[in-house]
This record gives sequence, structure tokens and C-alpha cells, in this order.
Amino acid sequence: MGSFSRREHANKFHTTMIQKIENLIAQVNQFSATSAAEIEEFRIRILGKKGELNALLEEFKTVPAEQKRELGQKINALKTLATERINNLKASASAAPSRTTAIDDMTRPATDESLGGRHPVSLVKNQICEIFGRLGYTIADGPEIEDDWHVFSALNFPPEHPARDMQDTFFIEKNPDILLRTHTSSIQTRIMEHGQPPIRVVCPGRVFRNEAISYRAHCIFHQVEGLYIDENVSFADLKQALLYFAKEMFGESSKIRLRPSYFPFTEPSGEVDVSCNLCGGKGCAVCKGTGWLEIMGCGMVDPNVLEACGIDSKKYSGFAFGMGVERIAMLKYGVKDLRLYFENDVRFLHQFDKAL
Ligand code: 2U9
Repeated sequence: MGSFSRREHANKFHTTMIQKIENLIAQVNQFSATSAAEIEEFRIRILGKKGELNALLEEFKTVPAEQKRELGQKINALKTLATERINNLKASASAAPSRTTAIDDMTRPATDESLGGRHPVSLVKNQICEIFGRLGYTIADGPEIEDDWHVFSALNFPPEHPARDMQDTFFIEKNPDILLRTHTSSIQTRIMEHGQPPIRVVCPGRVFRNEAISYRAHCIFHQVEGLYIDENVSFADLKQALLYFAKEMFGESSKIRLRPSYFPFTEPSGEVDVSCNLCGGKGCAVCKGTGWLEIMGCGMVDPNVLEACGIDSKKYSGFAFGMGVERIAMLKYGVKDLRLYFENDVRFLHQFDKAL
């Protein structure tokens, strides 16, 4: 054999081995399996004693010296790639539950699935709605994204009222104003626009205010508001409904008191306090020595609001009230930091699983 044919032979040898290695690299890259048995079978075929890699290493012994470096590197790369791929597939196969085992053995006990529980804000919101449900109130819902009319104008807020300020309200669009509702009163506005008394409704929902978050304030919270409109509805009716609510929510011995207040949508308006059920009204750290806890606001619906929503204020009167659900839940359960309701730490939430 002359020197030319020796080189030709060596080149041919080189090309065939490179093709074999590249072919095996492609096979490794394409290989995918989820069962441990399939992965092991592939490992034996590639990396096993009588596998493809060892066959290549046998062949490598006969490779001419000048080609050993290049081919050696390629074989090493193949070995690393195959080992890593197989190890990764094995790891994900053992992490995933084995379908065959579950299907094969139908008598195995079911895995213990935790169902979770209701969030304390939902529990208290539902309880508030149930209490008013017993007084004949129905539940109504409405959009979180609202317009200026339903949140402010129809409710007797003057054009320059600070609640409309960007500092207080989240605007989606200006002129015409589209915004996130700052109270659920907009639901009552819509109900009054679309129907005539008697109206007796509670409106639970999420509200949004542009406020810094602290232990006592959050930019998102929940309210339940109520509205009762009929002929001859009086302030005495309002007081009686709220006393019933306080007794059902905080205990039969609870008392209420009303202090004068101001809201654009009610006249007269009041703040409602419930007697502190921790100290029985004597005064303690929770009620700050006063014996009373503020739970909500209320008032007789302003005739301007009735008229704006198409209800004859000479024929009908009504009362309204509104409360923050987080606040009621804090007072009921002695929670000191409002932020706990939004962090969703299960160590906090689990304490309420069986609370109601
Ligand atoms: C219509 C007419 C009147 C709803 C009312 C309050 C008083 C009130 C606050 C309590 C704590 C909001 O969550 S809070 O910050 N609410 O004090 N809300 S009367 O009055 C209405 C609602 C709708 C048509």
C-alpha cells in the first residue's frame, strides 16, 4: 500500500467514526422516556459494558495517532452528554408519581388531599350576609370597575369632593372617569336605578382605595353595605336592625350606641359602636379603655340620592349602613394586623378553618 492509499484509508476511517459518534449524539438528544425501565434499557445500550460507547473505545485503539485527539474529544463529549441526559431523565421519572403503580393497585389507600378552608374574610362576609338574610335582605353584586356616576355623583358627592382625588381613588381613565370602586355603594345605586321599592339588599364586595398599607389600612379591602327603602322607614328601624346584627355577630349581651357623623349619601348619619365583648364594657386594652368598639357607619338615605336614582323621596324613605369586613373579623377574632389577611400564610389561615 503506497502512502496515498494509507492516508485515504485513514480519512475514510475518521469519517465513519465521526458519523457514528454524531449519530449517537443525535439519538441521545432525541431520547425521551418517563418509565425507569425504558431509561435503564437505553443506558445499557449506550453506556453499558457491551454498549455503543465501549464499542467506540475499542475502535478508538486502532485510530491513527494524528486523529486520536479529535476523536477522543468527541467520544468524551458523547459520554458526558449521555450520562447527564440519562441522570436527568431518571431524576424526573422518580419525582413524578408512577402511573403504573397507581393503576395496577386499586386497593392502595388514597393520598391525603388537603381541601383547605375558607378565608376568614369570606367566613365573616358570609356570616354578615346570613344575619341580614334572616331579616329578609337579599344579596346583590356589581362591577369592581365603575364610572364616576355610580360611585360618586349619584351618591351626592359634590364635584370638588376629595374622595375623587387621585390620592384617594385609583383611576383607570380620566374624562370620562372610569375607576375602581371605593365602596360597594355603587351596587345600591344600580339597584335603585333599575327597580322600585321595597328594596332590602346587602352588597358584599372588594373595594379599592389609594392608601399606604399599614396594620390598620390596605389599598384593597372588603365591605358589606346594606340598603332598606320602603314607605315609612325610620331611624328606629335602622337602630333595631343594627342591634339585631350586633347581637348575632358579637353575642346576645352586646349593646350598640350611635354617635353623630357625616357622609354625603346619608342624612342624618352615624357611627355605630358595639359594647366590647372582651371586658363587658368596663374598658380594656382592646377598646382602649372606652368599653366600645366602632363597627360601622350608617344613616338615613339622603333624599337627593333617592331622586338621583329615580325614586320618589316624598313617598319613600330608607336607611343604609356600611362596614369593613376585615375590621369586623379583626374585632371578632382579636387580629391585630390587617396585613395578615392578605399574606395568606397558612399558619394564620388554618386557625379559622373550623371557626364558623
Ligand atoms: C346608597 C345610599 C347610602 C352606605 C353607608 C356607611 C354609612 C359607612 C364605611 C364603613 C367603614 C365604609 O368600610 S368603611 O370604610 N361606610 O360608614 N356606608 S352609610 O350608604 C349608602 C349606600 C348606598 C345608595
